[in-house]
Amino acid sequence: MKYRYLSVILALSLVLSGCSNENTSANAGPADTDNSGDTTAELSAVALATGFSRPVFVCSAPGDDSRLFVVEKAGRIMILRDGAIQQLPYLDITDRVGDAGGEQGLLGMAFDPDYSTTGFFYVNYTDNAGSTVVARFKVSDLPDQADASSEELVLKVNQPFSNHNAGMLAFSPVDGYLYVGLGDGGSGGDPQDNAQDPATALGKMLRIDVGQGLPYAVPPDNPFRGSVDTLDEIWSFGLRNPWRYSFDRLTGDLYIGDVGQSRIEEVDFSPASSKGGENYGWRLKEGNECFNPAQGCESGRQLVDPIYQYRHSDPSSPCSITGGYVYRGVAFPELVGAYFFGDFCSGQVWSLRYENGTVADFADRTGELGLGQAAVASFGEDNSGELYIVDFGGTVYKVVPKAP
Ligand SMILES: [Ca+2]
Repeated sequence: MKYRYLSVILALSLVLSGCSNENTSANAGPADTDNSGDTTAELSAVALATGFSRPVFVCSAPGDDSRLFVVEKAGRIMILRDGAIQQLPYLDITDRVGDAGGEQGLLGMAFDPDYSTTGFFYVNYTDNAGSTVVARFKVSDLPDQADASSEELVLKVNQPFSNHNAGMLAFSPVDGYLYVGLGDGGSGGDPQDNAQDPATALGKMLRIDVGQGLPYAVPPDNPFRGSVDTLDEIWSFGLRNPWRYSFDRLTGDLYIGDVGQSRIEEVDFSPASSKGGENYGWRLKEGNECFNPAQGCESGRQLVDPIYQYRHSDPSSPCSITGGYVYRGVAFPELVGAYFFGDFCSGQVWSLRYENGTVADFADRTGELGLGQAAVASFGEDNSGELYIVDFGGTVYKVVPKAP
């Protein structure tokens, strides 16, 4: 039911993390060795601007620290500069975005890592037929205005139900490929068993190469490339609704916030060294518990359990995870390497470290951030690795040190 009600709300709220995966470290390296206690950092959230219409994502363009780009669900990308929302949208594609459903709309974007020279960026939206569309656009001669007529289709996936459209797009800082997460097609309980079906893109993480011409190429080392029964584009399996996921910009590790059904929200993980092919379990499992079938769900399969999960039965009534980012900024040296994430329904924000296969330094950041009743639709990061939080109610916050 969460998917039916809350997820509708969530879907509205869910979509991205940093859209410019600016590469601070061209090669995957060892995890940051900072290991000082996280709990001493004092965070607060300052509202940069309010008045956005159902914002679902924020990011910066590679090499450009003067602007933030805020994605609005109805189909606009707005520019935030010096605390002011610019009057003209960077992009307005409300004519082709279908956003009637709570989880439908313009849901995510990612700048081409070479945006400063190519002017390309990618968006993920549901069209007027409810299908998921990933498309490329180009900036116009005016830097604050994209060319809405420049759309080139990258891929389209039919959606059997209106919910669970995921919406995130992210380039890996290690391999440079575009990762496209897709939900299981919607309804509840994955009635079509899509997430475990190797013949559909639904419920998968896709990995495609958009750098060699459109629509895309399949990377030569995709794990199922050439397989008879599995789509070449599939990188990993068994996702329910990976609304927000991100790469650690330093290490290239992948963190996926996968929205659960009725009981459990989860953070899934794969290291930068992964060759792909992970099966994260849905609908066989919800979190680390059998879902369908209720018993013996793992027989004969190798499933990858979440690195962290939490339950809807928590007193704060969380119900939809919003994946965030591994912090790589400079404002909080103690928190470098910590992964931030939150919950759309409860407004909670947490951080943890995942090192050597173990979660450490888990901390509830909700109180110190003081976001009140914020609906945490997304996190975002800028070129410096500083962290942002998007409240679906219309405000974009920056996480800053607490004033003394
Ligand atoms: Ca799972």
